[in-house]
Order: sequence, then structure tokens, then C-alpha cells
Amino acid sequence: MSNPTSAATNNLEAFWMPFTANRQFKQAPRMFVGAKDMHYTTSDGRQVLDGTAGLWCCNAGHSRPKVVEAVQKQIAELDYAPAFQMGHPKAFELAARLAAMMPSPLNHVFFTNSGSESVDTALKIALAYQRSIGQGTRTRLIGRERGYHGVGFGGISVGGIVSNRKTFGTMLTGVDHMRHTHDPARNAFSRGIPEHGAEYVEDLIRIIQLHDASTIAAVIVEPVAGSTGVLLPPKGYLERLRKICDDNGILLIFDEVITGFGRLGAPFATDFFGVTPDLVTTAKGITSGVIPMGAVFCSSSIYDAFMNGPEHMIELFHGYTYSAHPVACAAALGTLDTYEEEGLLTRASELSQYWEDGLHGLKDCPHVIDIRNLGLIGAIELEPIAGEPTKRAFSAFLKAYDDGILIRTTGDIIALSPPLIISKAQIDELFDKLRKVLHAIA
Ligand code: PXG
Repeated sequence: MSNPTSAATNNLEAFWMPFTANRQFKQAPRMFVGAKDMHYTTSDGRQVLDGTAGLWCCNAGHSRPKVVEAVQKQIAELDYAPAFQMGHPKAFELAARLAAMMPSPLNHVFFTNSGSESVDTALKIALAYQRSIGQGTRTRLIGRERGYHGVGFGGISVGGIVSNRKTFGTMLTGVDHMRHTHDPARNAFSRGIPEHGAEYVEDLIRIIQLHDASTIAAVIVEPVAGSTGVLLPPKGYLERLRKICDDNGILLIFDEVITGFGRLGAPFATDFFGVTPDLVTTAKGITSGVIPMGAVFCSSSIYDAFMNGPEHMIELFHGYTYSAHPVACAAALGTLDTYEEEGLLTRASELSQYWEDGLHGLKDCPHVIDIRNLGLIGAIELEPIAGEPTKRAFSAFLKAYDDGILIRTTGDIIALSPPLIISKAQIDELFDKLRKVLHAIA
């Protein structure tokens, strides 16, 4: 009989892989066994340039010394502390540090373990807040077509990606969606923020007129929609969205799971666009992807609305066993130190012009029908193969991996979001290799 350990190692069947073509993968596995700075090491010993910061999360790059050390030290010192009715100092230190990074009304932080949990948390806080201020009829949640807010039932309910919703029943009731902002006829190949389409936000007025503002608790949007293939807010859109929400007593939630922690060249999209929402959901870059963690920022007026009633009573019946996990807090603190010391939260603003020029240099490649960019985000939309949607981009992904670059695809869109430590030479390498890939695929 063969050695049971190696048999287990070689058996790829047991692991049902998330958001993966399992059968395709298991025929030709792509395995990473190491990572350092801008590169992954594959099981066959190759170096792969990380064009996606893992899954939009490793903003400080891989295996950074401050983060590694912080995690190692924390596990040996305090491995776990109960999250309910007990605390540990790093949770408070981290929350205070994060709150100080946000515009002033966003002074409080609720910890979760992922973007999906942050979204559920923000939606629940919004509903509970409206009730606590005597607005209990406000139970509707408004999302947007093509939005991605993770995979919990709350997130897929307000989300607008059809394949993430259609097989999962009726989800939350009382949810409506604004239309998305994609307008290739007018905006294709825009550099940065597109000119046209601010009027799409008026859809919210239509929804308010249909349901009445008194039934609507909150609107949630990604300031820049990532997962759906990078859709940027048209000029003036987010400002107008803030105004409509204000005028109608509706809370505005920014889902900054992707845009948070430096992706646009400012610490948060909130800073980048100069629009302050009532709640902000984050995850990913908070620990540079090293340990699962999320955080929901909320305004003082929301927090204060809960801080009444008898003092021995729990104010919000919500939380996770691993909220503010000590090892995650340590990882986040080490990550924030790294961001600060290396100026990473604004580095994308220094690189964005170079990035934009390189990316738009791919305009003449075969199949390219649109290119979009902001900060250190890029998207290249390909003409789908007739009758075989997603296949062209997936072939590009496979070829890119063989050629030593990691890219992401969604539908027929290639998305790029490298660690914020990328050098200009590595940006050149990424686009040079991508050019060859686009010329090589059918
Ligand atoms: N909100 C937004 C805006 C996200 O982008 C989530 C919530 C959910 O986060 P968790 O941690 O629960 O996965 C996300 C996650 C991709 C990709 O390639 C994007 C995400 C996750 C995995 C892949 O576009 N976004």
C-alpha cells in the first residue's frame, strides 16, 4: 500500500474549491508554495509576478517582516481572547488607530473576519440604527446592479452579480437595486474617472418614489466596483448619491473591501472622492491578507444612538467568536506600520499615471474593447468568443500563469490590482507579458 500521507497529499478530490472550476483545476493544478514581496513561487519552482495582490488583499506585498514578526510574537503571547464581554489591548489600539485614519465622523470600528461579514454587519447596524431612532419602518436595503458585497445572504441580496444570486432562492426580501454605471458607448477607454453617467444615480430617486423614503434604511455601493470587472463612478455620481441619501434620511454605506487601504492612492475611497458615508465596510488590506479580518467603520451618531438604556445591557446583539482576534489585530498593526513606514497608502497616487499609460498602451492588442483604470486598479475588457462567454479571458489567465504573471478574470474582463510595492520595472514586465498573452490567445 502507498504511504497514506502522500496519498492524502496527492488527493485533490476532497477540497471543494471556492469560486473555482474544480474539474478543470484538478486536471492541471496550479499550486503556490511560497510568496515573498511581489512574487509567488509555484510548486514547480517558478516565480510568478503578483498582478492582483492575491485576491486584492496583499497590499503590502508578501511575507513582509514586520507583519510576520507581529503574528509570530502574538501567537506565542496571547493566542486567543474571548471577544464577548472581554477585551485585549491590541483590539483597542487597532480600533483607535483605524478610526484616526478615517474622516472624523467615522470614529468607531466593529471587527469582523471577512468582507462578507463586514457587509452583513453594516446592513444589520443600519437596520438596528433606524429602529433605535424611531425610524423602524425603514427596513429596505438598496444595492446596485453588478455590485459585489461578498457571499453571505445579506451581501448577495444587495449584490447584483447574477451568477452569484440566481441559484440561491429569494434571499432577503425588501431589497431593490439601482442600475449600474457601465456605459461603454460613451465611456470606453476613459482614463480614470469617466465623464458620462452621473445621471444614473437618479435611479435612486425613482426607487424612493416607488417605495417612499420612510421604508428605506440604507444604500450600499462599492465606490469603485471591483469584482464585476472594475466599474468606475462617473464624475459627480458619488457626491450626488450622498446628497440624495442625506435629503431622504437614508444611510449611505461604502463597501471599501477592495478600495480600502491604499488601492486608489489615498487611504480610503472616502478620502479619494471626498465623500463621507455613514458606514464603511473593509477587510482584505487591513491585514494585507495575512490573517482573515474585516472592520466596519461607523459614524459617532450611529454609535451614540445605541449607547443608551441600562448600562449592564448589551447594546448590539451581533458579533463573531473571532471579532478582534488577537493574531489578526497583531497582523493589522504590523501591516499599518508597514504601510506608514513605506508610504504605501498614497504610493498608488505616485504610480497611477505610469500605470495608466502602460495599461492603455494595450489598447491596440487583439480582442480589447475597453480599458479602465484608477489608482493601482486596471481592467481590460475583451470581446467574448461568440457563444462561449468567459472562455477568452480564462485562456488569457491560464497563459499568463504559464508566462509568469498572476492576473484575475471575471467574465471576459481581466482585472489587475498589484501590491502597492510594485516597481515601475515590474509594471513594465506585467504589461509586456500581458501584451504577449493577448497576442497569443485565440
Ligand atoms: N465586498 C467587496 C466590495 C468585495 O470586493 C467582499 C465584499 C467580500 O469579502 P470576503 O472577504 O468575504 O471575500 C469583496 C470580496 C475578485 C475577488 O477577484 C473579489 C473579492 C473576493 C475574491 C475575489 O474580484 N471581493
